[in-house]
Amino acid sequence: MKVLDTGFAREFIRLCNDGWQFGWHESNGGNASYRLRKSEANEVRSGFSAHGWQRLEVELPRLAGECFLITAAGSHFRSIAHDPKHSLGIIEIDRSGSAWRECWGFKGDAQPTSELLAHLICHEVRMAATEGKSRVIYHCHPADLAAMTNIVPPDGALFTRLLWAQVSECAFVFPEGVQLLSWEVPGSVALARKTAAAMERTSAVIWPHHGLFVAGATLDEAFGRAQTIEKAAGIYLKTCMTGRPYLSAISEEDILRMSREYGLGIEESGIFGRPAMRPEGFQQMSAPAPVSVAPAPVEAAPAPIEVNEGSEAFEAAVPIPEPEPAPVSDPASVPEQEPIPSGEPLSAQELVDPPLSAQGFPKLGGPEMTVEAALEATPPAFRSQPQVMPEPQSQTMPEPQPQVVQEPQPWPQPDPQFPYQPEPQAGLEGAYQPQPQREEPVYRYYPKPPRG
Ligand code: 2HA
Ligand code: ZN
Repeated sequence: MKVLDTGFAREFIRLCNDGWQFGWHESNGGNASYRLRKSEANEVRSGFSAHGWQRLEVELPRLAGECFLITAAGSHFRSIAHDPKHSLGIIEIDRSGSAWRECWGFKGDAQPTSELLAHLICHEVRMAATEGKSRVIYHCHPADLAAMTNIVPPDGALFTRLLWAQVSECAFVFPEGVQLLSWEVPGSVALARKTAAAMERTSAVIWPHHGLFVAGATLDEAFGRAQTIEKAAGIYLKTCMTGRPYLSAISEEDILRMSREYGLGIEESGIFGRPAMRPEGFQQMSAPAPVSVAPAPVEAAPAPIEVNEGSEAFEAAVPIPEPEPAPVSDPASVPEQEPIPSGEPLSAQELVDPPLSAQGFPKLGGPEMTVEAALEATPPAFRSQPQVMPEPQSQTMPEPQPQVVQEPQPWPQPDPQFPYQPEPQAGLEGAYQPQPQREEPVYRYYPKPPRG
């Protein structure tokens, strides 16, 4: 059977095309690989041609003898469906798991993705973590997730809890949470190793300011993970962008209820109940910055980041920079503002169900608390502006004004200086019309006649 006639190749190409349609693969960004079942490899093996073996930097014994359909380096996801033989190929791993060779596709001088090593090590790790079920690694560049890495402190546990708190689906789709790495050079051995280490604990690894690396047992599962994470990131960003107080989110208690009900195992994930970082980032995100009339008081200065013990992401975490002191203007001309409460580091619960409640903000959902009451009780510095709709100026409809009917205007007269003066042609009003007398065509704009 021909590779491109198989179900696995068709589904793989569909994933690539869907990722492109979602806007996750600008230029040649992203890559994907699928580990063929033995039966699938046997179906297409007659069409293989053997190339020379190439050494891997690592030994991957679980992958011995496995075949992978994988995107080519530099291939554009936009074009994979149109040109799969150049954009894709199949590679085979040798019997020791320490070398690979091309066996199909990669037409021209194409070769496997620059992230080949990351794919293969992650396949090895995920096979071990899932008793051999994991078959897909998918890397994409979704924008909302990248934006979220710009504004959330570099803590995988915190990142996970923020994503879970956005929509119920997240806890089901990635119950083991996400891991967040520090930035690394794309295609580097260091990035491959860090990603694989993170994949021992999760199927979803975030490369900050770059993209997402997910694993799945099926193409649907891997794509669904990427989509769910990106959707939650988008909801979080949209919430921040409203400038409204962040009044409600799925609480830790509710996530644990879901976990117990459906056996998701979140209780044992270690995501909850860990010491957390101070939420400077949240203060900026969830509320308009208060106008400060004087340099911040000493006790309001950011405390050092508390590093979660044992968290790899934290080794590379950089401290949040001290905010620039606000320009001191004439105190008499600026109204008094309540200072931001400095407080203690937030607890795990307070970080997910975020800081507004932790800083004395009311939470919605109590029997008597309405939205209006919640806003009323919100400290002024954190109220979004404006809180109230302006009163309409007038309750009465304006008197209709008589319509002034414009007299039809004549066509503009052709310019007598200009050598070519064509008659206006029906149907070509507003079109650009070439000037045939000139050697190089010159285009001249004919305005549309005014409509009467
Ligand atoms: O394939 O996305 O990370 C290009 C990339 C590298
Ligand atoms: Zn990438």
